[in-house]
Amino acid sequence: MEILKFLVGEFNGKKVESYNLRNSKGFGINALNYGGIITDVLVPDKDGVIENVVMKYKDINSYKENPSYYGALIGRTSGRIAEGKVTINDNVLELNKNYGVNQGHGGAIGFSKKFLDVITNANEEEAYIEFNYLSPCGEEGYPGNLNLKVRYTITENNELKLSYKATCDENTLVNLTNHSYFNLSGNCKENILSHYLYLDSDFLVELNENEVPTGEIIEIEGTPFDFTNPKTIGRDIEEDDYQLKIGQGYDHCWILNGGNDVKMRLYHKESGRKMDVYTNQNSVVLYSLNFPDEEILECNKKPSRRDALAIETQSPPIGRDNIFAKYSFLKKGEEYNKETIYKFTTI
Ligand code: FUC
Repeated sequence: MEILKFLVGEFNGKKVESYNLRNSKGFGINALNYGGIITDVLVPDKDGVIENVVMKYKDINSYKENPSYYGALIGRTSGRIAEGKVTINDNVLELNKNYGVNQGHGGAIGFSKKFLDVITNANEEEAYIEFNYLSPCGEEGYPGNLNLKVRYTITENNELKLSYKATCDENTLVNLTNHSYFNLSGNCKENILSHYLYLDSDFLVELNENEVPTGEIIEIEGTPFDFTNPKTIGRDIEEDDYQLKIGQGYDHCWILNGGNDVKMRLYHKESGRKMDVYTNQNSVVLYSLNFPDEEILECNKKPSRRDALAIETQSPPIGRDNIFAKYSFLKKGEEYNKETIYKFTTI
């Protein structure tokens, strides 16, 4: 295993460094000390050709604002909190609003825009980069000093493990995820509509017209959101469905079925790349890049709708009226501990 560090830029006078982790087969990731951003996940296809399977900006400076959160660590919470209001210990918190009238993805300066302390380690079996950060009491309106420890690990079996740990000196809210957008064709050669998806989920979190969870859970058997039998992402994405119209595609939270089996499988027949996802999170947000930004990609084009699929394993977003706040609640002194594993093979 090998870890190399490169100076790749400077944001607000602070050095942006890229940590490049590789196993003996050339599989690996590149990740930044800024926002825990994963810029590259390098995966072989059926012919052994190694290409990047996540969306990547061409200019490192595009990651400073990162309008689509490419590859970023999201926190303290993920998704929308209606009007930025949530109640803890009978106190109504007024969190910073950055998604219109709501809070989204941890606020205006969430973890995706923080410089994180980094340690790395490599041996014959694995290599990891670990991000540590102390989120001070009151940051983006959240109570308590939160100690964060996030680790990205690669293995000789072409696995990427994302593990998240956090403790706080007060009752607070934590719901972390990574916001990488996957496209297994490699270097964004084509969009994701011909990718096949399997998802072990029978229920969907209903969204209102502002994409905020209402608290209702929808049975999805036989609907465009049903991926319990593998189908292409493009098969039903344009169906006449109220929830699809709200997101202008997939931008929803699926409740995952329990157990330790594979929760999700994404594969691309032409390249032969397959990605199995395992997680102890109880839900996943899938976002089919319905609102692409204007930043130039590594492949020298602007992103288009459906160019990639963001896979955000997490608890359900808190939504309105504290509807799912209990799943993000972290009691003082207890440990938040979640892990998601992406295992890459070929079909
Ligand atoms: C909002 C979210 C999506 C995604 C995008 C960057 O549209 O609803 O899930 O995180 O922002």
